[in-house]
Amino acid sequence: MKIHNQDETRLSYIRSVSELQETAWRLSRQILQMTTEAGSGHPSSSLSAIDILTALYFGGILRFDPKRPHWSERDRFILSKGHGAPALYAVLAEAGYFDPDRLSNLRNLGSALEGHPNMRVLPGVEASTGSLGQGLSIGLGHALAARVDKQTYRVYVMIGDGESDEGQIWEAAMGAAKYEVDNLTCILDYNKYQQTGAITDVMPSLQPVVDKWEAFGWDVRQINGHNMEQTLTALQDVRRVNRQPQIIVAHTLKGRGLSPFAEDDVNRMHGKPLDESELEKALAELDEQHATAVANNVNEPVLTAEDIHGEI
Ligand SMILES: Cc1ncc(C[n+]2csc(CCOP(=O)(O)OP(=O)(O)O)c2C)c(N)n1
Repeated sequence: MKIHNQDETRLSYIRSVSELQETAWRLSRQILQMTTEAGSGHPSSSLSAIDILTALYFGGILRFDPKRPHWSERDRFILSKGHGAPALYAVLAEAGYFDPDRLSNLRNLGSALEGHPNMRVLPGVEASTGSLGQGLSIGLGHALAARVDKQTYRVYVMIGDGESDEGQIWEAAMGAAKYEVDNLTCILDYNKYQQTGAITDVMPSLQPVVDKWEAFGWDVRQINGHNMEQTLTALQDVRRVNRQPQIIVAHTLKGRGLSPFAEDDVNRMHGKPLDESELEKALAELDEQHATAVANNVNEPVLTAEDIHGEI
């Protein structure tokens, strides 16, 4: 469902939780299919983020108008972990920025659907990302610009846990806290894996991540990033925080619990699309996940204690 808010200029989508789950399931299928078809890309990194992006774009949170991608009052979303581009492209196509048929052009030579988002060629992309660590600083710039321009838009930035190894993330964290930037929300896609392994091996000192962000002066809350109700509630609640930037630490699964990704326990198949038989298996599991969710009225997949490292 598409709705216009009262003043007819503030367009956003408001879908029910079950509609959002259905949307996330469809977009997850597209992520798997487009990356297999392209023969490259990052499906597991995209799948960990897709429920959150679905809530953001279609749960009545983000204010945007696909017909006016440069509308000055729009909210901004920046995918700082730019390699998760297939998730962003699926959401932008669903939102009406371009024809979903174009998803099959992912990573083709000359296609606007590049391996990493390019704001110069694809409407709806707010920042060209892919070189990790930069998106939060760009988002902070937008958030401060809103203050200068006396605009009410909000800025949302998604970062990765491996990406949090970048020092620039923490420079932005300090700057946002110093300037009490309360129209900036960061979402950490906390899937516990990065390119070459688990964060507990590659950079264990990221933890305890919640304490770190609190120490940097941010409002911090944790969610299961595959649970639509929790995600929506967090995205609604952060809007009420004053004089503090906010971060939502979203516990997620790299590959969204689908077995072809989990079978590679070193990095959950970072940057590797599924082959045809793995794709078939993953799609069947995804359909099963969704059917279970519909039948039991619960969100799937459910996270285990191991998945959240006892941090909730
Ligand atoms: C500055 C920079 N260094 C290295 C890379 C290569 N790289 C691409 S993805 C990735 C891992 C990112 O891990 P994480 O942020 O946890 O993302 P996810 O696990 O969700 O894929 C790395 C190191 C990069 N894109 N940019």
